[in-house]
Amino acid sequence: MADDALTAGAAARRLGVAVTTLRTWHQRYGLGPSAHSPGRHRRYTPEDMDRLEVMRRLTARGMTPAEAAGWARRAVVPMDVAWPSSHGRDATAEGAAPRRGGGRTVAHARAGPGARGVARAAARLDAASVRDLLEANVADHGVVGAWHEVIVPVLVGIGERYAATQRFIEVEHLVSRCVTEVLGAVPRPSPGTDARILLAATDEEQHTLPLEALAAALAERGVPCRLLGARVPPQALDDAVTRTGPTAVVLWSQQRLTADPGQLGRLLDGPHRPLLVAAAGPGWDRAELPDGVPVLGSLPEAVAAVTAAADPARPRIDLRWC
Ligand code: B12
Repeated sequence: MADDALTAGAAARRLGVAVTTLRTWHQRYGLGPSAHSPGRHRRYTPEDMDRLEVMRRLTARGMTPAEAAGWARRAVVPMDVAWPSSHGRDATAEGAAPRRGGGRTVAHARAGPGARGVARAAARLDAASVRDLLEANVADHGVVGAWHEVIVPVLVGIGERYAATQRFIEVEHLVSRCVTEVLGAVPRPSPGTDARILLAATDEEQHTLPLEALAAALAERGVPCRLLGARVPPQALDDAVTRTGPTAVVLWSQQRLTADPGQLGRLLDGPHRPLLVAAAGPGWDRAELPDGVPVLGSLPEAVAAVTAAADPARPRIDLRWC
């Protein structure tokens, strides 16, 4: 039996529900413990806990237990049958015998249950479940929490899987689309609010999810921004700055190839120099950045820096350490 299998009491404590609730979910909806060794009570495996976590979250959000149980059962399949086989056959297909060992999963090794649930749904190309799980995560933990705990581990896992196999691009596209939809659905500040922050990806840069996370995290805090998205040519960025007069501009580059420090330099030298012109993303080489351009290294750091620059009346943070 897996060492990490839990007794009913321990499972209930971890989930924050009563043991009798667990018993009801087991008897009525089949969400019971699956690990068993002779002479001992059945125990809840990490996969059982993933299902129960989905059940807990959805019932807490007002879904009926029967409906939530349907999602919980669909959202999670055992870790070692989650990923399509290298021959293109989906090992999760009905009737396929579960393979032990050598499990294929897309989530990062350090990923928690939330990320593993999303990764499994993604591996099945089950967009509805990916969206639902992401939405629940954002509702429960906020954009920053969901980004770090769930979205980043899943994206990193996808990147590693792609690097190793040059395959599963369809999973990458599906997850990216779902992340975009869920982050885009976070309510924005009212239309009248003046947006003083401009977010853009560099020319030819197609990676935008971290900027989308930043826009959603700012929105949660009531801070509006303009997100120009992918592949913004230098002239278009200059024009946007001239036309909207932002106090903060964040330019994202995921790849070395797309990181052109000249695009930052133009903003500093232009007639409408923003208070903060920041570089963000692993593509930038700090040594090549123009003076006065900080690198924002994480989502919370970016939220703090642009929020301060958007409202000069607020105490400024010292960006020299960035
Ligand atoms: C999703 C994805 C895509 C999607 C993007 C969709 C979208 N709307 O953004 C699509 C399918 C479009 C795509 C395309 C490509 N991709 Co891609 N993609 C990814 C993937 C899986 C996630 C990208 C992401 O959002 N990362 C964000 C987080 C998860 O990662 P990170 O930036 O490293 O995070 C660090 C910091 O940035 C910081 N941080 C994290 N979040 C935030 C947020 C903010 C606001 C800040 C300031 C900081 C910050 O903390 C982290 C720890 O240091 C990565 C894998 C990966 N590990 O990133 C590959 C990856 C980036 N892609 C890669 C490649 C090669 C490509 C393509 C060239 C593929 C191709 N042959 O066409 C094209 C790019 C074309 C182009 N011209 O841009 C490579 C890049 C290799 C390299 N070093 O340059 C990667 C690493 C995959 C791999 N392992 O090979 N991709």
